[in-house]
Amino acid sequence: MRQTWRWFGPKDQVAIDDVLQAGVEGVVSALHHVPTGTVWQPDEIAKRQREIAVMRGGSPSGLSWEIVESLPVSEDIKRQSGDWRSHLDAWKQSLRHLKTAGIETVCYNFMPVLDWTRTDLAYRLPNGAKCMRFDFFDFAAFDLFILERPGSREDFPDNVVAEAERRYAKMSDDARSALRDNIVCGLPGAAESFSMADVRDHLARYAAIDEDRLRDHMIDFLAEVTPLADELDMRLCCHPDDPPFPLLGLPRIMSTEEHYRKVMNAVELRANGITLCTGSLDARPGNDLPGMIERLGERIHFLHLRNTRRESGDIRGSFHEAEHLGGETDMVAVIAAVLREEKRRKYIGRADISIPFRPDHGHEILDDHMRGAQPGYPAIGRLKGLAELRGIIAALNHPAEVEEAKQ
Ligand code: DNO
Repeated sequence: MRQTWRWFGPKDQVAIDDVLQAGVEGVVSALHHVPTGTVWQPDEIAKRQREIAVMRGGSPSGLSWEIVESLPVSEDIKRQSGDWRSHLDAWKQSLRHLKTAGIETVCYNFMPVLDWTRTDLAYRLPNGAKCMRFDFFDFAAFDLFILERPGSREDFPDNVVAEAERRYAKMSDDARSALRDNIVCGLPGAAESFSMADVRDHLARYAAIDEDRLRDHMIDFLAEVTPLADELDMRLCCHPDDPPFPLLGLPRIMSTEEHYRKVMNAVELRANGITLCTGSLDARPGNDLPGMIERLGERIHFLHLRNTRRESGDIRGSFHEAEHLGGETDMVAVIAAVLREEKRRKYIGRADISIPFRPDHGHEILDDHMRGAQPGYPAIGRLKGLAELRGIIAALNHPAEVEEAKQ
């Protein structure tokens, strides 16, 4: 398992020097400033590579940009409207440029309108650590009373509407604005940030797009880009929906094993792959992560390892981000399944034996409270997660353990 770390570029408060001291082997990054739908040009890619390759004082970091997260897929491509053909060409051209620069793994997602979504970016836990949280009732309050989405009332059961109404009535203006901003102003890495009018406009344009149609559009997209990725010996990997259930009346099509299977089977090329994000998928009861790794493992090109604590048993419900070894995901079982997949790859002679992972998100702890890093991406909280994950890997790879597993 290859240890990587997400870096948002020079504005990231966690510098490349810190990343190096965290002991990772590679960097995950993206050109967040390039508008969605346009080509990532070679000079921009090279610039980011240079930024990753040096430490503050100018000495080499020895690190390089190994994974793109994300190459955004435009709303036009998702809807097959407007400029989608030219956006598709731009996406393909970006792949060619990335390959020329030596970057072969590209993560993306196919969530309509919103990328990952939380209602609280700094939820205080009893020990003083802060984490991110999705509160279903607060989200309903946003949908019903801030966005005032037509049809939202029918989307929620009566008890949720009643609780959302009660909460909304008690919220100050500041709390209402904060909730709105948390949801639509673009969390780190999200391609877009929206005004309420933009959101309403986008939603209206999805009116005729149901789950099947969105999936067809995704398959059309993959039918275009995957053969090129395959030819270039690159790996595309789709991140799951986060949270893994429909929001704002929009379809979500990458939330379960069944969803992944449909899309993976539709384009039978290894380059059509998966970013397995444990924290996203485990926010939904019924997702069997070790089983998914067992069954879909040959297509997993990238792993996001983090944990989620569900606060209800419902498919659509509240959750918060747990410590890496806390929460719903059995991280030991997940890592054991990944190591088994790596063994299989070795056995059949695949070149990409070591699957890259990053410690995804982290609690804000200790000096993180002062650093002002991107929400969800603190230095120490992630390092703690990485250290814990590393411990599991080392233990499961220990000769005594491996011997015992054989018996
Ligand atoms: C959040 C991230 C996501 C992810 C994209 C991938 O922390 O995991 O924003 O980068 O969904 O396309």
